[in-house]
Amino acid sequence: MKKLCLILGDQLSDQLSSLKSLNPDDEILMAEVYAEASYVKHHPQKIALIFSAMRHFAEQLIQQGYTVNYYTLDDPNNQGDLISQMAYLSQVKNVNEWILTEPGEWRLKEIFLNAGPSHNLAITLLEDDRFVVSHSEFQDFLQGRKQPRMEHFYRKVRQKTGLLMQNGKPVQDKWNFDHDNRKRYDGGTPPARLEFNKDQIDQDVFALVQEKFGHHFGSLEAFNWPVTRNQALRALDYFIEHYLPKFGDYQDALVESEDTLFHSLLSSSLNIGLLYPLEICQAAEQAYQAGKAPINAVEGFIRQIIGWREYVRGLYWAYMPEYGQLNALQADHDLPAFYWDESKTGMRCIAEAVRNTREHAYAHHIQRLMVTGNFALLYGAKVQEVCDWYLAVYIDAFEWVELPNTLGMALYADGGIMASKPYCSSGKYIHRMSNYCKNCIYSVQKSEGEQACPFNILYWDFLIRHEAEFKKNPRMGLTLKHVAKMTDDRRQQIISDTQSLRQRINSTGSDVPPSLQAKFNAQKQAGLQSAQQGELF
Ligand code: FAD
Ligand code: DLZ
Ligand code: SF4
Repeated sequence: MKKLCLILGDQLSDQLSSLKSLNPDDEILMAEVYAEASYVKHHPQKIALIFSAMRHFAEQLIQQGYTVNYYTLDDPNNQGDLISQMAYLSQVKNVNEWILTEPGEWRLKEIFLNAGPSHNLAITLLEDDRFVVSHSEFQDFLQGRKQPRMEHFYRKVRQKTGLLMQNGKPVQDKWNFDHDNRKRYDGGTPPARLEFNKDQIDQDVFALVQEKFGHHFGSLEAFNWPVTRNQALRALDYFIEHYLPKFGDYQDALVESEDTLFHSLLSSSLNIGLLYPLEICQAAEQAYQAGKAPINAVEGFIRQIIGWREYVRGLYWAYMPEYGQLNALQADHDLPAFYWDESKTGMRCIAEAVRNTREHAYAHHIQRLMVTGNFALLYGAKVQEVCDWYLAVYIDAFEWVELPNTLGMALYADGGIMASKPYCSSGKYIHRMSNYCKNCIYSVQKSEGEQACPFNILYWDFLIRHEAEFKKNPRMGLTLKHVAKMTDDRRQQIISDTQSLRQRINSTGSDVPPSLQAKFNAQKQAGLQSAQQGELF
């Protein structure tokens, strides 16, 4: 019997399980729909990436002989959401058998499961086998473990894949080279980003996205992401040759105006299906075997993909839907306005992360975790608002990977499922790993008063507020000793500085105190001038 097959915007893979199951007379549906483009206000570059990659993929499928029913966003027969589009095509084709590779988000999976009965669609969901670890393998891993940890999972996946293994042992007799990967960056400019040509499909999509979604946070101007498998393969080659050798050393570094450093920029290609995780890891392993990249870089990189990426996906499906509602630290403050407008903050580190995000729909891991994530954690920003922000603003953001990283890793809102202790730090960490503090209006050396780095103030306030809960966690013992030793006066000062900071942010949207306003204006002016002269500041 003839079937219809819906391919989603993050399922653009020639080896997709649904595609492989099709017979010659089955037909494909692909649709650009408002519902998916606006359930959060995605960055325009993310919408452009998905629409352009969908159109290119549909072209490729047609060339391969498939029948593709493609609905652009402005097609007069576009029904606005996926289920309505499926119901519409079912009627046109007089077919109600549907086959789909399971979606990456709980929200959408629920919609498909409910739509069967409500819209008279017979939907079969196939497992998404583009991941290294299946749902049932992850369940097996969880069995009998009170506190699952990524490192244990990662070792199992190394054994399963044979990556960086020799005679059943990890190469160089060590599983993890992370302690070599924490260098501050003191070098020159990293190699320039690879540029991708834009074709007519891209131009059409940019015009459409600018018209319909130009009001969303973020600029389309600097769009430079792979939209086809060929482009993604070029990006992979370029990374292996130019960035991988130093990926490990500078993985945690933060550098003013260096938006991507030695990171791979492959997450969007992986997450929409243009690349497969194993082929990327094998390319990195080959570079190691050929002596072109050191072990700390290659192991660190492979760990991100077969370790963290697979692990967060496993946790997402194991703990949803309850996971999305967790708020273990009772965070209840509005997300500050400067997450949407960096010109409102005097904190150089935050301004840089938000600028990168606005211009490129990108920030590297440490910007996401230790700058914007750390601030949201210390400030106690509402979990839902923070998660929506991360889901909206990044080119690679899909809930299965975004949620555990934000809610679990950055905000500790799952109470320790994802991380064994909160990733909280004062300004010291940012100062050690970056060159931001020298251009900041605040002083990273100060912990009291209006000139003090807000991370320092909020860090101690955070520990005071959660002292009782954190006492139960042995890994927090050393940190809490400092809190226990605090005088009452010092505690009062921290609480009062935090209140003043919150009041300013709530009333003006900005953290900048009146006493630093002149310095802030002068810095903005200097930044504007150097930007006009084409200098980096
Ligand atoms: P690289 O630094 O080059 O890393 C290589 C690859 O490893 C990445 O492409 C990615 O596929 C994988 N990877 C690395 N770290 C992680 C991780 N923690 N979880 C899953 N995969 C990882 N990643 C997303 O793909 N989508 C998201 O929505 C997302 N949201 C995040 C939110 C927060 C708060 C944090 C702290 C991290 C988030 N990450 C997310 C993980 C990570 O920051 C990005 O994968 C990475 O910055 C993408 O850039 P890159 O391709 O240059 O990565
Ligand atoms: C993210 C996204 C966007 C912006 N637009 C579409 C779309 O128009 N059509 C589509 O099929 N998929 C889109 N997607 C991807 C889906 O939201 C994605 O499949 C889910 O987020 C599940 O991972
Ligand atoms: Fe960020 Fe504090 Fe350094 Fe300023 S002083 S850049 S706020 S860490």
